[in-house]
Amino acid sequence: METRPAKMVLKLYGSAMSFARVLVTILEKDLAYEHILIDIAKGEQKSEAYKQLQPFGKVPALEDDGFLIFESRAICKYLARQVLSRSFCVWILG
Ligand SMILES: N[C@@H](CCC(=O)N[C@@H](CS)C(=O)NCC(=O)O)C(=O)O
Repeated sequence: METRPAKMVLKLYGSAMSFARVLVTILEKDLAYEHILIDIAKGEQKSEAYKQLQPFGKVPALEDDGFLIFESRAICKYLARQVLSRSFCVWILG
């Protein structure tokens, strides 16, 4: 049985002026992440490819191992709960 939690592989979509709140949470939790630039000045958030991830064409959005979430406050809450539950697994399972 795997006793260690899976490493979080986060993909953060957006640009600097759009994801400050989420980035602060990621840095505060010391999580590994990959930034995928979605340049709103170029309208990239309205591309069909991006709207497969975020149907309203807004940034930021986050992908965690195939799980997609948007709305910055919801993303922060999701990250806080993920880190808490994964820390709990390490504590319980060693
Ligand atoms: N309530 C959303 C707001 C999302 C939002 O409006 N993002 C802006 C950038 S800060 C955006 O995508 N603007 C481009 C557009 O509306 O086309 C959140 O907190 O994530």
